[in-house]
Amino acid sequence: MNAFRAPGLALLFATLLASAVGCAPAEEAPRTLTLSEGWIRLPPPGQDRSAAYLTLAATASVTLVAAESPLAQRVEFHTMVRDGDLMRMRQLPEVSLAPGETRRFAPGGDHLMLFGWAPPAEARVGEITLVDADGTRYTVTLPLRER
Ligand SMILES: [Cu+2]
Repeated sequence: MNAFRAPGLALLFATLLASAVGCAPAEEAPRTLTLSEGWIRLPPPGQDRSAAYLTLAATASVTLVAAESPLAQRVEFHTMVRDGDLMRMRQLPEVSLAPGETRRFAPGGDHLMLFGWAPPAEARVGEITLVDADGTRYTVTLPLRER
């Protein structure tokens, strides 16, 4: 009797496992962009501009066309370009990543520029939302730090 039962249970278990794996993509939409390792600069008192930094990792093509934050009135993608002896900020109209590409926004290079800095009182974290050309919104909550 055990000889009949054991294969039956094994088959049942295998079927359950297969259906659980099969269900996974439907339950959780595939993420094409992961936002990590980020922080938002806490500007000195009176300063109404700030910047946010993070790492973007794409599993599919992504073209980011807008950025938003409840901490600021306007958010722009910026990069740094050399102008003689100076490094100047320049706005990027969009940020594109190829499948598998990782792009780091860090001090001295690409960054998210926050204009009209107006965080809620005592805020220690803030949301940054990046908007794909297809309308997908990617939101991450980042800590506020001085550096
Ligand atoms: Cu900037």
